[in-house]
Amino acid sequence: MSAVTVSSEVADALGAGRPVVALESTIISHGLPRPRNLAAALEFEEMLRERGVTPATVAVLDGVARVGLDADGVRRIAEDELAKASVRDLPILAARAASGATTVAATAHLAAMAGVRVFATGGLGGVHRGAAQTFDESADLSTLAVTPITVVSAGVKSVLDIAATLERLETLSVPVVGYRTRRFPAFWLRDSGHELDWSVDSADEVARIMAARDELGSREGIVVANPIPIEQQWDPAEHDRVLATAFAAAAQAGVHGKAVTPFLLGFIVDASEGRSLEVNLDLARNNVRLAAEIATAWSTLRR
Ligand code: PSU
Ligand code: MN
Repeated sequence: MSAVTVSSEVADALGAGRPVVALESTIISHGLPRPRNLAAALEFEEMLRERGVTPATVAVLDGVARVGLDADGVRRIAEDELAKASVRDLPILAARAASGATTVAATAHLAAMAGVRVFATGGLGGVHRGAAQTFDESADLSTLAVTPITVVSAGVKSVLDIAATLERLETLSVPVVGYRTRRFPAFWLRDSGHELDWSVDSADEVARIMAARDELGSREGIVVANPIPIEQQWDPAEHDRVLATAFAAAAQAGVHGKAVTPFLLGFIVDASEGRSLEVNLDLARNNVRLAAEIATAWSTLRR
């Protein structure tokens, strides 16, 4: 059996030049609690379909990397105990006929291979705090440096070292544009305090940047930083308080490596009594909507 399969729905849309948006599965398997995660996975797909965009949710199921899932596949990424799979895990899962939920890196890699050019997620992985000692930097960054896809995210979580993450994106030559803002967002919060060089005003402008990227022979993807609307953001004071307890708990529990992000996310949802979860869902929906507009503008431009 082939190691990669593109669903017929996604293949048809791509073949006809219709808009397609990739969605990741780690956010569903490891980033959101059950049973809200299944509802979210279905809602994101439905939001795209309503806008005339074909969803391409990505996951590895029984050794096959799938770009575009059927209903049972979506159920499995929400309900099964799946490994968290980054790019380096893909060949191992394939050879063992195992399953995994794909991170931003693995989703970007597989979706781009299939020809999908736009991807909506919640937050990107990045440079962890203390990375100067631990070297803990998400493969999301190095993968975006070599993967032709435009990722719409609400920036990176304040659990990461945001300044260092932006420096790494600069070094890796990944363009970062704020959507109607010059401030890089911090996931649950609109503003991380970090300035961006560029702001774009419309989905059309992003599509034109993508076209120019191709003409210029760039290898890199593009990061579109889309802040959550101010009225939906998390209360900054509560955010700061909950984060401080989350870091203390992670240190106490001794978690490290790829377990750190899921641990912090789970802890923060509990400690905020679900408030962070509502904000997380709102920002993800906001990203899905913008990604749909960008994919539509891209498909129009290509005609
Ligand atoms: N950030 C979030 N929610 C998530 C993740 C990141 O706000 O669910 C997930 C994404 O799948 C991302 C991955 O690609 O965590 C990064 O993990 P790591 O730092 O281990 O590369
Ligand atoms: Mn890591």
